[in-house]
Amino acid sequence: MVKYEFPKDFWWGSAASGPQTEGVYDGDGKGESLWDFWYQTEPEKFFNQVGPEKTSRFYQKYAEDIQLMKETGHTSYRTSIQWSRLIPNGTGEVNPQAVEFYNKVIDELIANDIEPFINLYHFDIPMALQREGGWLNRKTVDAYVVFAKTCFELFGDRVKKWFTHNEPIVPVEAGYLYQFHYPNEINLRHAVQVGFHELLSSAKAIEAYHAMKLDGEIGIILNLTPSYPRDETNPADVKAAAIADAFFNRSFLDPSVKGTFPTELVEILKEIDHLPIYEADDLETIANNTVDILGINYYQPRRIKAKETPIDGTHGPMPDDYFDNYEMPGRKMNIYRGWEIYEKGIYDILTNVRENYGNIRCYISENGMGVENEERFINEAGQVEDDYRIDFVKDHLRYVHQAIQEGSNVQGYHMWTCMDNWSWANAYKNRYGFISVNLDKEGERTIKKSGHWFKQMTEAHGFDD
Ligand code: BGP
Repeated sequence: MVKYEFPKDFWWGSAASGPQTEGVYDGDGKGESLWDFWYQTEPEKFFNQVGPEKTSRFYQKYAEDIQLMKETGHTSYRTSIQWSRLIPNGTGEVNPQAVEFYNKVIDELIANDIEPFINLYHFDIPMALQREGGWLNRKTVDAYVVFAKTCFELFGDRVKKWFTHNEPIVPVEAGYLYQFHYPNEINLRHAVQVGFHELLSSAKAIEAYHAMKLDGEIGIILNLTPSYPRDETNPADVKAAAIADAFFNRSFLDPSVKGTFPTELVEILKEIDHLPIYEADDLETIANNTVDILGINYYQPRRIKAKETPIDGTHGPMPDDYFDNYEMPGRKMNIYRGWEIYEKGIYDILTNVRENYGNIRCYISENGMGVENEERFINEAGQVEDDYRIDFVKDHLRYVHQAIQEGSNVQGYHMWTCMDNWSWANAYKNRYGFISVNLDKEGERTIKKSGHWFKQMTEAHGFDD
Protein backbone atom coordinates (compact mmCIF):
# COMPACT_ATOMS: atom_id res chain seq x y z
CA MET A 1 0.00 0.00 0.00
CA VAL A 2 1.23 3.50 -0.84
CA LYS A 3 0.36 6.45 1.35
CA TYR A 4 -0.07 9.84 -0.27
CA GLU A 5 0.31 12.19 2.64
CA PHE A 6 0.08 15.96 2.21
CA PRO A 7 1.29 18.71 4.54
CA LYS A 8 -1.07 19.42 7.45
CA ASP A 9 -1.55 23.03 6.35
CA PHE A 10 -2.19 22.20 2.68
CA TRP A 11 -5.17 24.24 1.37
CA TRP A 12 -8.01 21.98 0.36
CA GLY A 13 -11.09 23.35 -1.30
CA SER A 14 -12.67 24.40 -4.52
CA ALA A 15 -12.98 27.31 -6.89
CA ALA A 16 -15.89 29.11 -8.47
CA SER A 17 -16.67 32.60 -9.67
CA GLY A 18 -19.27 35.28 -9.02
CA PRO A 19 -20.80 35.27 -12.52
CA GLN A 20 -21.11 31.49 -12.52
CA THR A 21 -22.75 31.08 -9.13
CA GLU A 22 -24.49 34.16 -7.78
CA GLY A 23 -27.44 34.72 -10.07
CA VAL A 24 -29.12 38.05 -10.77
CA TYR A 25 -32.10 39.29 -8.75
CA ASP A 26 -34.56 42.12 -9.14
CA GLY A 27 -33.49 45.03 -7.03
CA ASP A 28 -30.02 43.65 -6.16
CA GLY A 29 -28.42 46.68 -7.77
CA LYS A 30 -26.17 44.62 -10.02
CA GLY A 31 -25.16 46.23 -13.30
CA GLU A 32 -24.99 44.47 -16.64
CA SER A 33 -21.94 42.38 -17.44
CA LEU A 34 -20.83 41.14 -20.82
CA TRP A 35 -22.52 37.82 -20.01
CA ASP A 36 -25.89 39.32 -19.08
CA PHE A 37 -25.78 41.30 -22.30
CA TRP A 38 -24.71 38.43 -24.54
CA TYR A 39 -27.27 36.06 -23.09
CA GLN A 40 -30.05 38.59 -23.56
CA THR A 41 -29.09 39.26 -27.15
CA GLU A 42 -28.26 35.71 -28.29
CA PRO A 43 -29.75 33.16 -25.86
CA GLU A 44 -29.51 30.47 -28.53
CA LYS A 45 -25.72 30.54 -28.16
CA PHE A 46 -26.10 29.03 -24.66
CA PHE A 47 -26.67 25.34 -24.02
CA ASN A 48 -30.43 24.74 -23.63
CA GLN A 49 -30.73 28.53 -23.52
CA VAL A 50 -29.91 28.57 -19.82
CA GLY A 51 -28.56 31.94 -18.69
CA PRO A 52 -26.75 33.21 -15.62
CA GLU A 53 -29.80 34.67 -13.83
CA LYS A 54 -30.95 32.08 -11.32
CA THR A 55 -29.02 28.85 -11.78
CA SER A 56 -26.84 28.23 -8.70
CA ARG A 57 -28.39 31.03 -6.55
CA PHE A 58 -25.33 31.56 -4.37
CA TYR A 59 -26.57 35.12 -3.78
CA GLN A 60 -29.44 33.67 -1.77
CA LYS A 61 -28.01 30.37 -0.64
CA TYR A 62 -24.48 31.32 0.40
CA ALA A 63 -24.98 30.43 4.07
CA GLU A 64 -26.32 26.97 3.24
CA ASP A 65 -23.55 26.54 0.66
CA ILE A 66 -20.84 27.39 3.16
CA GLN A 67 -22.20 24.68 5.46
CA LEU A 68 -21.96 22.29 2.52
CA MET A 69 -18.37 23.37 2.00
CA LYS A 70 -17.67 22.34 5.58
CA GLU A 71 -19.43 19.05 5.00
CA THR A 72 -17.19 18.42 2.02
CA GLY A 73 -13.94 19.13 3.84
CA HIS A 74 -13.07 22.60 2.58
CA THR A 75 -10.43 24.63 4.39
CA SER A 76 -10.43 27.29 1.65
CA TYR A 77 -12.69 28.48 -1.13
CA ARG A 78 -12.13 30.75 -4.08
CA THR A 79 -14.75 32.92 -5.68
CA SER A 80 -14.67 36.27 -7.43
CA ILE A 81 -16.16 39.64 -6.74
CA GLN A 82 -18.30 40.57 -9.71
CA TRP A 83 -17.13 43.96 -10.90
CA SER A 84 -20.61 44.65 -12.34
CA ARG A 85 -22.18 43.87 -8.96
CA LEU A 86 -19.84 46.07 -6.93
CA ILE A 87 -19.54 48.96 -9.39
CA PRO A 88 -22.55 48.51 -11.68
CA ASN A 89 -21.35 50.85 -14.43
CA GLY A 90 -17.73 49.76 -14.26
CA THR A 91 -16.76 53.20 -12.91
CA GLY A 92 -18.43 55.44 -10.36
CA GLU A 93 -20.97 54.50 -7.70
CA VAL A 94 -20.42 51.48 -5.47
CA ASN A 95 -23.51 49.30 -4.95
CA PRO A 96 -24.13 49.10 -1.16
CA GLN A 97 -26.04 45.82 -1.50
CA ALA A 98 -23.00 44.25 -3.14
CA VAL A 99 -20.79 45.42 -0.27
CA GLU A 100 -23.21 43.88 2.18
CA PHE A 101 -23.39 40.61 0.23
CA TYR A 102 -19.64 40.15 -0.14
CA ASN A 103 -19.11 41.12 3.51
CA LYS A 104 -21.55 38.46 4.57
CA VAL A 105 -19.95 35.81 2.35
CA ILE A 106 -16.44 36.61 3.57
CA ASP A 107 -17.50 36.73 7.24
CA GLU A 108 -19.46 33.50 6.95
CA LEU A 109 -16.51 31.70 5.36
CA ILE A 110 -14.14 32.89 8.07
CA ALA A 111 -16.62 32.01 10.83
CA ASN A 112 -16.60 28.48 9.43
CA ASP A 113 -12.79 28.26 9.26
CA ILE A 114 -12.76 28.39 5.49
CA GLU A 115 -10.21 30.83 4.15
CA PRO A 116 -11.58 33.09 1.42
CA PHE A 117 -9.42 33.36 -1.71
CA ILE A 118 -10.79 36.27 -3.69
CA ASN A 119 -10.31 36.85 -7.37
CA LEU A 120 -11.09 40.16 -9.03
CA TYR A 121 -11.75 39.31 -12.64
CA HIS A 122 -13.27 36.19 -14.11
CA PHE A 123 -14.17 37.02 -17.76
CA ASP A 124 -16.89 39.42 -16.57
CA ILE A 125 -16.34 42.95 -17.75
CA PRO A 126 -19.14 45.42 -16.96
CA MET A 127 -21.04 46.01 -20.19
CA ALA A 128 -20.73 49.78 -19.89
CA LEU A 129 -16.96 49.35 -20.32
CA GLN A 130 -17.31 46.73 -23.06
CA ARG A 131 -19.41 49.22 -25.03
CA GLU A 132 -16.37 51.49 -25.05
CA GLY A 133 -14.07 48.76 -26.34
CA GLY A 134 -13.55 46.73 -23.17
CA TRP A 135 -9.96 45.62 -22.65
CA LEU A 136 -9.00 47.13 -25.99
CA ASN A 137 -9.47 50.52 -24.40
CA ARG A 138 -6.79 51.63 -21.97
CA LYS A 139 -9.45 53.31 -19.85
CA THR A 140 -10.51 49.83 -18.74
CA VAL A 141 -7.11 49.39 -17.10
CA ASP A 142 -7.64 52.53 -15.02
CA ALA A 143 -11.21 51.54 -14.17
CA TYR A 144 -10.05 48.07 -13.12
CA VAL A 145 -7.40 49.52 -10.79
CA VAL A 146 -10.05 51.65 -9.07
CA PHE A 147 -12.25 48.54 -8.76
CA ALA A 148 -9.32 46.55 -7.33
CA LYS A 149 -8.44 49.26 -4.78
CA THR A 150 -12.10 49.50 -3.77
CA CYS A 151 -12.09 45.76 -3.07
CA PHE A 152 -8.84 45.95 -1.08
CA GLU A 153 -10.23 48.84 0.98
CA LEU A 154 -13.57 47.18 1.64
CA PHE A 155 -12.48 43.61 2.27
CA GLY A 156 -8.67 43.64 2.66
CA ASP A 157 -8.88 43.59 6.46
CA ARG A 158 -10.17 39.99 6.29
CA VAL A 159 -9.20 38.65 2.86
CA LYS A 160 -5.53 37.64 2.87
CA LYS A 161 -5.35 35.93 -0.55
CA TRP A 162 -6.11 38.04 -3.57
CA PHE A 163 -5.89 37.26 -7.26
CA THR A 164 -5.98 39.86 -10.00
CA HIS A 165 -7.31 37.73 -12.85
CA ASN A 166 -8.45 34.21 -13.56
CA GLU A 167 -7.11 32.81 -16.84
CA PRO A 168 -6.44 36.14 -18.56
CA ILE A 169 -5.56 34.27 -21.78
CA VAL A 170 -9.19 33.12 -22.08
CA PRO A 171 -10.75 36.51 -22.90
CA VAL A 172 -7.92 36.87 -25.46
CA GLU A 173 -8.52 33.49 -27.10
CA ALA A 174 -12.25 33.31 -26.67
CA GLY A 175 -13.19 36.90 -27.43
CA TYR A 176 -10.60 37.84 -30.06
CA LEU A 177 -9.23 34.70 -31.74
CA TYR A 178 -11.45 31.64 -31.64
CA GLN A 179 -14.96 33.01 -31.14
CA PHE A 180 -16.35 31.38 -28.04
CA HIS A 181 -17.00 34.48 -25.95
CA TYR A 182 -18.49 37.82 -26.90
CA PRO A 183 -17.43 39.90 -28.88
CA ASN A 184 -16.46 36.83 -30.94
CA GLU A 185 -13.83 38.53 -33.07
CA ILE A 186 -10.96 37.00 -35.00
CA ASN A 187 -8.31 39.65 -34.80
CA LEU A 188 -4.78 39.03 -33.54
CA ARG A 189 -4.01 42.74 -33.20
CA HIS A 190 -6.95 43.13 -30.84
CA ALA A 191 -6.09 39.89 -29.05
CA VAL A 192 -2.57 41.13 -28.28
CA GLN A 193 -3.82 44.51 -27.08
CA VAL A 194 -6.45 42.94 -24.83
CA GLY A 195 -3.86 40.59 -23.33
CA PHE A 196 -1.40 43.43 -22.75
CA HIS A 197 -3.99 45.58 -21.02
CA GLU A 198 -5.11 42.71 -18.78
CA LEU A 199 -1.52 42.10 -17.81
CA LEU A 200 -0.84 45.77 -17.18
CA SER A 201 -3.97 45.98 -15.04
CA SER A 202 -2.72 43.02 -13.02
CA ALA A 203 0.67 44.66 -12.39
CA LYS A 204 -1.00 47.95 -11.43
CA ALA A 205 -3.38 46.19 -9.02
CA ILE A 206 -0.41 44.38 -7.45
CA GLU A 207 1.38 47.72 -7.12
CA ALA A 208 -1.69 49.27 -5.45
CA TYR A 209 -2.13 46.30 -3.11
CA HIS A 210 1.49 46.32 -1.97
CA ALA A 211 1.37 50.10 -1.47
CA MET A 212 -1.56 49.65 0.94
CA LYS A 213 0.62 47.42 3.14
CA LEU A 214 -2.22 45.11 4.05
CA ASP A 215 -1.33 41.91 5.73
CA GLY A 216 -1.90 39.48 2.85
CA GLU A 217 -0.67 38.43 -0.55
CA ILE A 218 -1.66 38.82 -4.15
CA GLY A 219 -1.21 36.71 -7.23
CA ILE A 220 -2.72 35.70 -10.53
CA ILE A 221 -4.43 32.52 -11.67
CA LEU A 222 -3.25 31.09 -14.98
CA ASN A 223 -4.49 28.11 -16.94
CA LEU A 224 -1.30 26.39 -17.94
CA THR A 225 -1.50 23.93 -20.81
CA PRO A 226 1.89 22.22 -21.15
CA SER A 227 2.79 22.03 -24.83
CA TYR A 228 4.10 18.65 -25.88
CA PRO A 229 5.64 18.19 -29.32
CA ARG A 230 4.37 15.25 -31.39
CA ASP A 231 7.93 13.99 -31.67
CA GLU A 232 10.57 15.21 -29.23
CA THR A 233 13.36 14.26 -31.63
CA ASN A 234 11.90 16.32 -34.47
CA PRO A 235 13.23 19.90 -34.20
CA ALA A 236 10.31 21.33 -36.24
CA ASP A 237 7.79 19.82 -33.83
CA VAL A 238 9.80 21.01 -30.83
CA LYS A 239 10.00 24.54 -32.22
CA ALA A 240 6.26 24.60 -32.98
CA ALA A 241 5.49 23.46 -29.41
CA ALA A 242 7.75 26.17 -27.99
CA ILE A 243 5.90 28.82 -30.00
CA ALA A 244 2.50 27.55 -28.83
CA ASP A 245 3.84 27.62 -25.27
CA ALA A 246 5.01 31.22 -25.74
CA PHE A 247 1.62 32.34 -27.08
CA PHE A 248 -0.63 30.59 -24.58
CA ASN A 249 1.39 30.03 -21.38
CA ARG A 250 4.49 32.15 -21.22
CA SER A 251 2.65 35.24 -22.52
CA PHE A 252 1.23 35.66 -18.99
CA LEU A 253 3.43 33.37 -16.91
CA ASP A 254 6.73 35.12 -17.68
CA PRO A 255 5.61 38.70 -17.08
CA SER A 256 3.51 37.75 -14.03
CA VAL A 257 6.30 35.87 -12.27
CA LYS A 258 9.50 37.28 -13.78
CA GLY A 259 8.38 40.66 -15.07
CA THR A 260 9.60 39.96 -18.61
CA PHE A 261 8.03 38.79 -21.87
CA PRO A 262 9.20 35.67 -23.72
CA THR A 263 11.62 36.64 -26.49
CA GLU A 264 10.12 34.17 -28.99
CA LEU A 265 6.73 35.84 -28.67
CA VAL A 266 8.07 39.38 -28.86
CA GLU A 267 10.11 38.50 -31.95
CA ILE A 268 7.15 37.01 -33.76
CA LEU A 269 4.87 39.93 -32.92
CA LYS A 270 7.57 42.40 -33.97
CA GLU A 271 8.13 40.60 -37.25
CA ILE A 272 4.45 40.71 -38.18
CA ASP A 273 4.08 44.22 -36.79
CA HIS A 274 1.58 43.21 -34.11
CA LEU A 275 3.20 44.48 -30.93
CA PRO A 276 0.67 46.15 -28.62
CA ILE A 277 0.46 49.89 -28.13
CA TYR A 278 1.86 50.84 -24.72
CA GLU A 279 3.17 53.78 -22.79
CA ALA A 280 6.77 54.48 -21.87
CA ASP A 281 6.68 53.25 -18.27
CA ASP A 282 4.34 50.25 -18.74
CA LEU A 283 7.16 47.73 -19.11
CA GLU A 284 8.74 49.01 -15.92
CA THR A 285 5.42 48.73 -14.08
CA ILE A 286 5.15 45.12 -15.25
CA ALA A 287 8.79 44.38 -14.37
CA ASN A 288 8.46 45.83 -10.86
CA ASN A 289 5.13 44.33 -9.84
CA THR A 290 5.26 40.59 -10.09
CA VAL A 291 3.05 38.21 -8.13
CA ASP A 292 3.54 36.92 -4.58
CA ILE A 293 1.80 33.67 -5.36
CA LEU A 294 0.70 31.78 -8.47
CA GLY A 295 -2.58 29.93 -8.97
CA ILE A 296 -2.38 27.16 -11.55
CA ASN A 297 -5.48 25.88 -13.32
CA TYR A 298 -4.84 22.59 -15.06
CA TYR A 299 -7.29 20.70 -17.22
CA GLN A 300 -5.54 19.52 -20.36
CA PRO A 301 -2.25 19.46 -22.24
CA ARG A 302 -1.68 20.96 -25.65
CA ARG A 303 -0.19 18.57 -28.24
CA ILE A 304 1.56 20.22 -31.10
CA LYS A 305 3.14 19.35 -34.43
CA ALA A 306 4.98 21.46 -36.99
CA LYS A 307 2.64 23.32 -39.34
CA GLU A 308 1.40 20.96 -42.05
CA THR A 309 -1.87 22.53 -43.09
CA PRO A 310 -1.86 25.64 -45.30
CA ILE A 311 -1.93 28.97 -43.49
CA ASP A 312 -5.42 30.45 -43.59
CA GLY A 313 -4.87 34.16 -44.01
CA THR A 314 -8.57 35.12 -44.10
CA HIS A 315 -8.40 37.02 -40.84
CA GLY A 316 -4.76 38.11 -40.97
CA PRO A 317 -2.03 36.50 -38.87
CA MET A 318 -3.00 33.94 -36.23
CA PRO A 319 -0.98 32.01 -33.62
CA ASP A 320 -1.94 28.89 -35.59
CA ASP A 321 0.25 30.06 -38.49
CA TYR A 322 3.16 28.65 -36.49
CA PHE A 323 1.92 25.21 -35.43
CA ASP A 324 -0.82 22.62 -35.87
CA ASN A 325 -2.66 20.92 -33.06
CA TYR A 326 -1.88 17.24 -32.92
CA GLU A 327 -4.39 14.54 -31.99
CA MET A 328 -2.24 11.97 -30.29
CA PRO A 329 -3.46 8.44 -31.03
CA GLY A 330 -4.66 6.66 -27.90
CA ARG A 331 -5.04 9.81 -25.83
CA LYS A 332 -7.44 9.59 -22.92
CA MET A 333 -10.39 11.92 -23.36
CA ASN A 334 -13.07 13.55 -21.29
CA ILE A 335 -15.58 13.02 -24.06
CA TYR A 336 -18.14 15.43 -22.62
CA ARG A 337 -15.85 18.42 -22.60
CA GLY A 338 -13.66 17.24 -25.45
CA TRP A 339 -10.51 17.73 -23.41
CA GLU A 340 -7.65 15.26 -23.08
CA ILE A 341 -7.00 13.98 -19.57
CA TYR A 342 -3.26 13.73 -18.97
CA GLU A 343 -2.56 13.55 -15.25
CA LYS A 344 1.21 13.86 -15.52
CA GLY A 345 0.74 17.34 -16.99
CA ILE A 346 0.15 18.68 -13.48
CA TYR A 347 3.55 17.35 -12.40
CA ASP A 348 5.26 18.76 -15.50
CA ILE A 349 3.83 22.21 -14.77
CA LEU A 350 4.92 22.11 -11.13
CA THR A 351 8.38 20.95 -12.15
CA ASN A 352 8.64 23.72 -14.72
CA VAL A 353 7.60 26.29 -12.11
CA ARG A 354 10.17 24.87 -9.66
CA GLU A 355 13.01 24.80 -12.17
CA ASN A 356 12.33 27.89 -14.27
CA TYR A 357 10.21 30.25 -12.18
CA GLY A 358 12.15 30.40 -8.93
CA ASN A 359 9.92 27.75 -7.34
CA ILE A 360 7.44 30.49 -6.54
CA ARG A 361 4.76 29.59 -3.98
CA CYS A 362 1.87 28.21 -5.92
CA TYR A 363 -1.26 26.13 -5.62
CA ILE A 364 -3.52 24.20 -7.93
CA SER A 365 -6.34 26.68 -8.25
CA GLU A 366 -8.54 24.59 -10.59
CA ASN A 367 -8.60 21.00 -11.76
CA GLY A 368 -11.72 19.05 -12.52
CA MET A 369 -13.89 17.03 -14.77
CA GLY A 370 -17.16 18.15 -16.37
CA VAL A 371 -19.56 15.30 -17.04
CA GLU A 372 -22.81 15.48 -18.95
CA ASN A 373 -26.06 13.95 -17.73
CA GLU A 374 -24.88 12.94 -14.28
CA GLU A 375 -28.49 12.03 -13.41
CA ARG A 376 -27.52 8.62 -14.85
CA PHE A 377 -25.44 8.02 -11.78
CA ILE A 378 -27.98 8.95 -9.10
CA ASN A 379 -28.46 6.07 -6.65
CA GLU A 380 -31.54 5.23 -4.57
CA ALA A 381 -30.49 7.65 -1.86
CA GLY A 382 -30.55 10.45 -4.45
CA GLN A 383 -26.77 10.83 -4.53
CA VAL A 384 -24.63 11.07 -7.68
CA GLU A 385 -22.12 8.22 -7.54
CA ASP A 386 -19.27 9.93 -9.34
CA ASP A 387 -16.46 7.45 -8.82
CA TYR A 388 -14.89 8.75 -12.05
CA ARG A 389 -14.43 12.14 -10.33
CA ILE A 390 -12.80 10.56 -7.27
CA ASP A 391 -10.42 8.68 -9.59
CA PHE A 392 -9.72 11.87 -11.52
CA VAL A 393 -8.75 13.75 -8.36
CA LYS A 394 -6.62 10.90 -7.01
CA ASP A 395 -4.85 10.44 -10.33
CA HIS A 396 -3.84 14.11 -10.29
CA LEU A 397 -3.01 14.25 -6.59
CA ARG A 398 -0.52 11.41 -6.93
CA TYR A 399 1.45 13.62 -9.29
CA VAL A 400 1.07 16.67 -7.04
CA HIS A 401 2.43 14.53 -4.24
CA GLN A 402 5.40 13.47 -6.33
CA ALA A 403 6.11 17.11 -7.18
CA ILE A 404 6.09 17.98 -3.46
CA GLN A 405 8.52 15.14 -2.72
CA GLU A 406 10.83 16.67 -5.30
CA GLY A 407 10.67 20.12 -3.73
CA SER A 408 7.79 21.90 -5.43
CA ASN A 409 6.39 24.82 -3.45
CA VAL A 410 2.78 23.84 -4.19
CA GLN A 411 0.60 24.65 -1.19
CA GLY A 412 -2.92 23.55 -2.01
CA TYR A 413 -5.44 21.98 -4.31
CA HIS A 414 -8.77 23.48 -5.34
CA MET A 415 -11.26 21.50 -7.33
CA TRP A 416 -13.37 23.09 -10.03
CA THR A 417 -15.94 23.30 -8.52
CA CYS A 418 -17.83 23.20 -5.25
CA MET A 419 -21.37 22.88 -6.57
CA ASP A 420 -22.42 22.43 -10.18
CA ASN A 421 -22.35 25.85 -11.74
CA TRP A 422 -22.99 27.79 -14.90
CA SER A 423 -20.25 27.13 -17.44
CA TRP A 424 -20.56 30.14 -19.73
CA ALA A 425 -21.91 29.13 -23.15
CA ASN A 426 -22.00 25.50 -22.01
CA ALA A 427 -24.36 26.61 -19.23
CA TYR A 428 -25.29 23.50 -17.19
CA LYS A 429 -24.30 20.94 -19.83
CA ASN A 430 -21.29 19.54 -17.99
CA ARG A 431 -21.42 19.22 -14.21
CA TYR A 432 -18.20 19.71 -12.27
CA GLY A 433 -19.22 19.96 -8.62
CA PHE A 434 -18.71 17.96 -5.45
CA ILE A 435 -22.36 18.91 -4.88
CA SER A 436 -25.16 18.55 -7.41
CA VAL A 437 -27.61 21.35 -8.14
CA ASN A 438 -31.12 20.51 -9.27
CA LEU A 439 -32.32 23.26 -11.57
CA ASP A 440 -35.88 21.92 -11.52
CA LYS A 441 -36.05 22.28 -7.75
CA GLU A 442 -34.84 25.84 -7.24
CA GLY A 443 -31.24 24.73 -7.19
CA GLU A 444 -31.62 22.04 -4.52
CA ARG A 445 -28.18 20.77 -3.41
CA THR A 446 -27.07 17.19 -2.75
CA ILE A 447 -23.54 16.17 -1.90
CA LYS A 448 -22.12 13.70 -4.44
CA LYS A 449 -20.05 10.69 -3.51
CA SER A 450 -16.92 12.67 -4.43
CA GLY A 451 -17.87 15.36 -1.90
CA HIS A 452 -18.03 12.84 0.93
CA TRP A 453 -14.78 11.28 -0.24
CA PHE A 454 -13.09 14.69 -0.35
CA LYS A 455 -13.99 15.37 3.27
CA GLN A 456 -12.52 12.08 4.42
CA MET A 457 -9.43 12.61 2.33
CA THR A 458 -8.76 16.16 3.50
CA GLU A 459 -9.30 15.23 7.14
CA ALA A 460 -6.78 12.42 6.73
CA HIS A 461 -4.42 14.83 4.86
CA GLY A 462 -4.23 12.39 1.98
CA PHE A 463 -5.17 8.89 0.96
CA ASP A 464 -3.84 5.36 0.72
CA ASP A 465 -3.71 3.28 -2.41
C1 BGP B 1 -11.92 27.34 -16.47
C2 BGP B 1 -12.63 28.56 -15.93
C3 BGP B 1 -13.87 28.27 -15.18
C4 BGP B 1 -14.62 27.02 -15.55
C5 BGP B 1 -13.74 25.84 -15.97
C6 BGP B 1 -14.45 24.72 -16.67
O1 BGP B 1 -11.33 27.65 -17.69
O2 BGP B 1 -11.81 29.30 -15.08
O3 BGP B 1 -14.64 29.43 -15.18
O4 BGP B 1 -15.73 27.27 -16.28
O5 BGP B 1 -12.70 26.25 -16.80
O6 BGP B 1 -14.57 24.94 -18.04
P1 BGP B 1 -15.93 25.04 -18.79
O7 BGP B 1 -16.84 25.79 -17.92
O8 BGP B 1 -15.64 25.76 -20.06
O9 BGP B 1 -16.37 23.64 -19.04
